Amino acid sequence: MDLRSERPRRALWRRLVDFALTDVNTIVDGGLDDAALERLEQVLLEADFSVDIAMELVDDLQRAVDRGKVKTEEDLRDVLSGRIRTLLEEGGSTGGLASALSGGGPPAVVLVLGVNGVGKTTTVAKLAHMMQSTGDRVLLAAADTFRAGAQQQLQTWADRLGADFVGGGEGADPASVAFDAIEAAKARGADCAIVDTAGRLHTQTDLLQELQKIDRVLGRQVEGAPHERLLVVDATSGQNVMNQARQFGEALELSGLVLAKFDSSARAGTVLSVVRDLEVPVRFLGTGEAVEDLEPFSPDVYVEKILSADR
Ligand SMILES: Nc1nc2c(ncn2[C@@H]2O[C@H](COP(=O)(O)OP(=O)(O)O)[C@@H](O)[C@H]2O)c(=O)[nH]1
Ligand SMILES: [Mg+2]
Repeated sequence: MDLRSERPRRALWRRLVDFALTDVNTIVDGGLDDAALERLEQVLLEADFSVDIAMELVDDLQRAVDRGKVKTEEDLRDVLSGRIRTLLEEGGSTGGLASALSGGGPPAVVLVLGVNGVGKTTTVAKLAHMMQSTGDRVLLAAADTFRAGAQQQLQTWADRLGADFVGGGEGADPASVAFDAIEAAKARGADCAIVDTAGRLHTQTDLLQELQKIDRVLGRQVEGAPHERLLVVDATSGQNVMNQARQFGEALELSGLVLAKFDSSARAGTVLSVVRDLEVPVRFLGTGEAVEDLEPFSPDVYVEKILSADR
């Protein structure tokens, strides 16, 4: 049965309980049997946990069961959440922006990357809003000159937020837009420049090369820039997240992930693979379409969200 197509947004915890523990007495009667553990593993796979990680989680559970430590649903949740939290903590996933980005001196530069439609431009606006709320002056740079409408979309956000804006018109050279933006940020005394980029060009190679060029330009203008290279991924796109993180990560050294559209997905597992196998920490969760809908990532909160009974 394909649980995903049946109930794509169904909470992971409910699926674990309903599908894996079909017999309400499974736990009370002295532990999970092999069949229940197999069903648990299946549900984890359906939620995009990798085979390796799903097996580890189930092995953990098996050991806890053997020691008589899993008597209730709560026990089950504790074992799973403890292990998931450990995996995330080992991956160094703590939320927020690098502390180096706090005020004074030349502008901090944040480069926002990702394929089309994942939520980059929205994330740029959310980050700007977050920084403004601590008093920072923020400039938004529209280095997505490929897609019609991309400039206007970011400009609209800038106007709404009262942030500075530098764009270049459709077809302009994105690296020159980035250059102009940093010059403007310096001239106006902005604390931070956030650079939005294209998610698609004629080919993926073109795109990655262009992003590398933007990155080099930023590095020449401000020491250590970009101070953050955030890859935005769409929480609903499952295993593709892994491919995207790998591809972008080969082109540029990513400082973290933003998991957008977390509000519309119960497929929580991929993040663990990215954190563990690619060693890219998760920094933020996007939890809606409004500027306020950005949460610094924390393993505790993440585990709480994915294993909560009512999500
Ligand atoms: N529900 C939800 N929608 C989001 C989130 N982030 C972005 N979106 C929506 O996703 C769509 C694409 O976003 P956009 O920022 O234009 O993506 P881009 O192509 O990567 O720049 C828009 O309709 C956004 O409102 C989020 O965290 N949750
Ligand atoms: Mg965009």
